[in-house]
Amino acid sequence: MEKLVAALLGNYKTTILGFVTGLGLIITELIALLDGIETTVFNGELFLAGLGMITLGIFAKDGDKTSEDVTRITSRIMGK
Ligand SMILES: [Ca+2]
Repeated sequence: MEKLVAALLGNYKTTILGFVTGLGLIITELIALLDGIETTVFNGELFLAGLGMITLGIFAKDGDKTSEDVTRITSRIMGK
């Protein structure tokens, strides 16, 4: 749990960027899948790339933070 909080919030910049980038891909592909228009085709590779971007964003460390920074931020969030 603490590791997930550290990954999500201790490095919030990469988390936000990953979500923005990944959701853009995922939503675009879901629209293509569900819009009922034959010329727009669902692309599974892009859909998975979107999921990958979100996962990467969650677990990537912000460039301006040390491991100690993340530990301190996580402890504050978790109230320890
Ligand atoms: Ca379509």
